[in-house]
Order: sequence, then structure tokens, then C-alpha cells
Amino acid sequence: MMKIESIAVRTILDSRGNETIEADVYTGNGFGRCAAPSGASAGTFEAKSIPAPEAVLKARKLVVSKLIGLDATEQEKIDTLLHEIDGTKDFSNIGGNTAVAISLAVAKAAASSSGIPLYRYLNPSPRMLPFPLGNVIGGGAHAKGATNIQEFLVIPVGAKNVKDAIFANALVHKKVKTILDKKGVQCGKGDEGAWAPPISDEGALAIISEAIGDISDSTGFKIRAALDVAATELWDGSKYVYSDTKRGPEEQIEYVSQLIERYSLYYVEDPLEENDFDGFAKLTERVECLICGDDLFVTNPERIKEGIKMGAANTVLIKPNQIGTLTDTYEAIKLAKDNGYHCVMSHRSGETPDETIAHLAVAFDIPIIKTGVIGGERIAKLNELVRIEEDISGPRMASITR
Ligand code: 2PG
Ligand code: MG
Repeated sequence: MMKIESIAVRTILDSRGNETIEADVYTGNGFGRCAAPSGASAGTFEAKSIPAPEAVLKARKLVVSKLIGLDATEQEKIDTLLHEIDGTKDFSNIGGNTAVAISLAVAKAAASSSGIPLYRYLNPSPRMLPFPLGNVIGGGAHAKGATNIQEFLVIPVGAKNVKDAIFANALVHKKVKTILDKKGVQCGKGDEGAWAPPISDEGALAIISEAIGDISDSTGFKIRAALDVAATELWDGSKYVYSDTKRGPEEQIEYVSQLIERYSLYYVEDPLEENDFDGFAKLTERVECLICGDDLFVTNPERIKEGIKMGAANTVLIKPNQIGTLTDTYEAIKLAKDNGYHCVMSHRSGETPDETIAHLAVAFDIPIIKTGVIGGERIAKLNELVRIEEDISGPRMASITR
């Protein structure tokens, strides 16, 4: 038994300069710390975050005393208790942010009590290391006035190890800036460290294509382009509203299909709004590409089941804070995998240097991790993967065929 002896909660700074809740869990000989991330383009059906100061008060008043004395290795029991204390379906009472920080800190305390890293505590023999999927150009809710599509990402599918992969993405990020400079386009960066130029979506794709061509040549392995359309943010109830045009649902499917073909896209996330299971199914049927549901699934087993029934998407984005606990996150992953869906572990646009998702990706044998390319809160995860790769004997990159 690894008894939880004390829990401390506080608010700390996140990467957007906002407050977020951080939890520390102590056992007799172990310690776990986790901070909740937050979304800017959050899905309607996510677990609800409450303001951080309120989250801290609720954690102290309602949660902490109930967890003291429990065994930190009994993750399921603790996560069930978090739901019971909350008493709602979506953590709107204690906050999904409170739940996720405490739930993951408990797992980290249990791992630390055993003297092993989190990934190994959750899975003694992981089978793969994830490919990093990172955005190099972005707009939408993460950088107003830049592109309509939220994220233009790259994934070095030919890389043989994590280190080469993360540096390839960084080189593409640098190359994109060189191309923008040459074109005389000035810009800053969005919430996740991607360049945020005031250019068209197709202009961004052309730049990405040029950059990955160049860096693929110099690294000697293949890098592919990808998108997070974050289409719910464009949807006005009947049309997808772009700065230069509007597209109905069928036109949107047509448009995204053409982009996939023209730019040989490897992965497209949220090509349609969060309620359009039917449209997701049509697009998935039509293209050879990973079609991923983020706002569509919100890491929620009920919504993933609905998607499976309808053939909507073939990939599920996994964000622990969308569902609130480690147990629920694992349930979502298992459900997706058991039904032939791929999973992608993901950061949020508001982050801290918390590295937990790197461990979860490895522990749950997830082939892709979406966590940005540069910036302290992004490299915290990427550099942790480098350390995990070193720690695992005989590392092997994941491979997915689609
Ligand atoms: C997304 C995420 C992360 P946010 O849409 O996938 O890139 O953004 O955290 O703002 O929802
Ligand atoms: Mg998304």
C-alpha cells in the first residue's frame, strides 16, 4: 500500500499567462505533481474547466480530505471517487481541470513510490515510441488574423528515432520562417509556437510543402504535412465561414478531400464541426488519410462509441483534460484501439512544462503525439520523450500504415 499522506494544490502560470491548477500528491516515499492544461478551441462536450482559483478552493474543501489515506496505486478507485465527489456528468462542479491534475498526480506519486518512471509504472513493456506531430503554421482561435485553418502540422514519418524526429520538425519550423522572410511576410507566433502569418490556407500549405521537401532532402527521411482544421470554430450553424468564402457541409467535405489529395496530407483533425458524425463518416470513406476527431470525440467513450457505430473518422485525439481522469482516458484509448481506430496523444494550446502526456503516449502504445515543435511548455514533452527513448532498451518508432 502506498498511502496518500498529503495533497497540496495551488494556481500557477500557464503558457498564455493565465492561472491554472497544479496538484502535488505525497505518499510516504513518493511524490507526484501535475498541472492542468487548457484549450482555446475547446469542444462543447468536454469536461468543464472552472476558474483556477475556484478549482483550488473546491479541491481543498471537497477533494483533498477524501483522498488522504487511500492507496495511490488504486487509480480506478480514486478516479471513481473524483466522479462521486463531483456529482455531475462533466465535472462541472469540481472542474475537469481539478480532476485531471489530481488524478494524474496520484499516478505519478504511485510511480515515484515504486521508484520508476510513470510510463514504466503504467506499462512495464511498452512497444513503441510516438512520432511527434507538431504545428509549424497556425491561426484560427490560436492566432487571430492569421490563417483560417487552425494548425498546419508536420510529422516525420520516416524518422528512425525520437531525437531525429523532433529535430526534423524543428528544422521545418525554422525553414518555414526563412521562406516567409523571403516572401516579405512578417509574423509572430500563435499560442503553440507555430508561425502566425497573415496568409491564405493554401499559401500556408504551399510553404509547408516547400519546407518539408527541403528538410526531407537534408535529413534523408520522409516528412508529411497534416492539418487541424478545428472546423467547429468556423461553423456558424449552417456554413463554414472562411475569410474569403463560405462552404456548406458538402462543399467542406469536397474542399478537405481536395486538400488531402493535392498536398498528400497524412492526417486531418476536425475537418467538420463537432456534431457532424455523418460528414466525418463520408469523408473518412472517401480519402486515404488519418481523419481524427478532437471536438467530435472529446476523449469521451460515449461519443467514441457513436463514431465507431457510424464509421466517423479513423483516429481519436486523446486529451486527458477533456474527460478528467486517467481511468477515463485509458477507457477511451482502449475502446478506440479495440475497434481499429488509431489514437493520437495531445497537448492543449494552454500548457505548462508538465511532461505527463509524453509518459502516457509511451505507456499506452500510442503511435503519434501532438505537442507543438518549440517553446518551453512544448519541448518539455518532446525532451522527455528523448529521455524515455534512452531509458527503453531497443527503442522502436511506431508505425501506422494508413
Ligand atoms: C486542438 C488543441 C491543441 P486547444 O484543437 O487540437 O492543438 O487546441 O487546446 O485550443 O483546443
Ligand atoms: Mg484540435
